[in-house]
Amino acid sequence: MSRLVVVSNRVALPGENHAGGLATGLRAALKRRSGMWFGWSGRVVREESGHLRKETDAGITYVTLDLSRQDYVAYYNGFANRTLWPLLHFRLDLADYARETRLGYFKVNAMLADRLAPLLRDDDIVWVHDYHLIPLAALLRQKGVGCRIGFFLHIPMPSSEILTALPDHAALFSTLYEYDLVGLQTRQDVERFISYTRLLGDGMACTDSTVHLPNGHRVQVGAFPIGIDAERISRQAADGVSKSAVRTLRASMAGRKLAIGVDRLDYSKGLPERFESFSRYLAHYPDKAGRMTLLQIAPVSRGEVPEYKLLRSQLEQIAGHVNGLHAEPNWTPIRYVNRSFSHSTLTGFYRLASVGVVTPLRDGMNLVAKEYVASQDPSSPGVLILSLFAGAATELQEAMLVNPYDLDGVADALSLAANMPLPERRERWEASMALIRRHDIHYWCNSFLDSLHPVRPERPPIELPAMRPDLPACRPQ
Ligand code: ADQ
Repeated sequence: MSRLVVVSNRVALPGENHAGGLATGLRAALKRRSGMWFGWSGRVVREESGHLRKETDAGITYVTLDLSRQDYVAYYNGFANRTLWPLLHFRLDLADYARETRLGYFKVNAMLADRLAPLLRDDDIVWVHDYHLIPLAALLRQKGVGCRIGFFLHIPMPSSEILTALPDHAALFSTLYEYDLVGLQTRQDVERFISYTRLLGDGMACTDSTVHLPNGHRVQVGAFPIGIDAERISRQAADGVSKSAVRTLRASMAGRKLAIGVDRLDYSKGLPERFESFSRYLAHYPDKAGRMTLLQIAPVSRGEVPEYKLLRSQLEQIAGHVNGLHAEPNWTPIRYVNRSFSHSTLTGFYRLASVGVVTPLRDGMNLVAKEYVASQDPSSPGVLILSLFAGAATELQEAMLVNPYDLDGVADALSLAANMPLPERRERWEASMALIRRHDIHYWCNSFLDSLHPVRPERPPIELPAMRPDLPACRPQ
């Protein structure tokens, strides 16, 4: 069996708490194939980037490197998180079009390719993850790496109009054609990518799932909706209810219902809209006010990025306003908590909650939606309210699907979910849970790797157009 090499921006090192499922699934696949996990250590150092550190644990080799402050600012905080993240989440208004950061992004990708290439063997399978590393295959091919390389994008693939808003977009997105397989979360993501290629791919022919390049090379494109470790989460949730944090939460509810939201503090997650919707629910259903509390857990993420600082203060203001408007001396409508919890505590919280509120404005998949469902007590499951704009909505059709911008619609859904009769709750839950069990994290890993066939044994690298710092904001095509 070929060796598996996973490359991701951040490596989940042994001993770190990455119980979310992705690390579990990847580690299982790496273990089966005596694999290697390569990427950034998460450390920012004063020296130059790139010094390799190697450790082995449970049959997996971890090779990591640190980043200099300058590289971290340009590559990670800059181009990845301030340009690509908003752009791929359909937020042209929030994208930063600075030229320097994209050069930093290419520089770090080139450095990663430089360090990784000598570690690779011809029969390896390389699996590259996410938007931080789009050009990596092209840079590896330039160094003569000919093995199978697949790419999975965890976040949405937007329409071609949005992709073309990136200055010199082809220089970046055409590097995707150097992979053998490009995996996306949903069929809609695949269709949008194929349509970008049809419109702007310069001589490329496309079928539903294959891009044919003029040099005879082919790239497979497919939808691989990511799953969770469903069995483990169900067990964890059942055990989690006896944890002291979960018991304390239950006691503090004093018989009221709990609605829960758990998200990184990120503008894609629709948190201001969620708070406003909850406020409308309280206003529109005054007879129910005081009978349900919203617990929003939102640990700060990317705290150095200005848009995230702004969101944080905006949310504090809205939560304060809603609570000021509706609170009673013995009841606070929104409990807003900016910290992380262990995964087992979180799943215990999910199990206590009658309603799971997952209302991102855009999301590649959204694992919290699946974790909420998997954590429920089968004899009396809670109800999931899910945004139409989360990838998970393409699978979890039995959830209450809402448009997160439609505040009145979400308010009505909160009321319906909180009062849904048990037979309907069970029917919806059983359908969702069956799918979550069937398409779990291991199924996701295996189906991606099984689809990663070598397209051609030998292939000349395509000419990589340089990212030019002097281009106008939007180059006409
Ligand atoms: P994220 O944007 O991070 O992931 P999500 O899919 O919800 O979003 O995953 C978040 C993970 O972090 C979940 O496993 C959750 O349990 C955990 N988590 C969140 N808040 C936490 C807290 N306070 N304490 C502890 N754990 C917490 C990106 C894409 C998604 C895509 C995933 C996987 O944006 O669309 O689903 O990758 O592909």
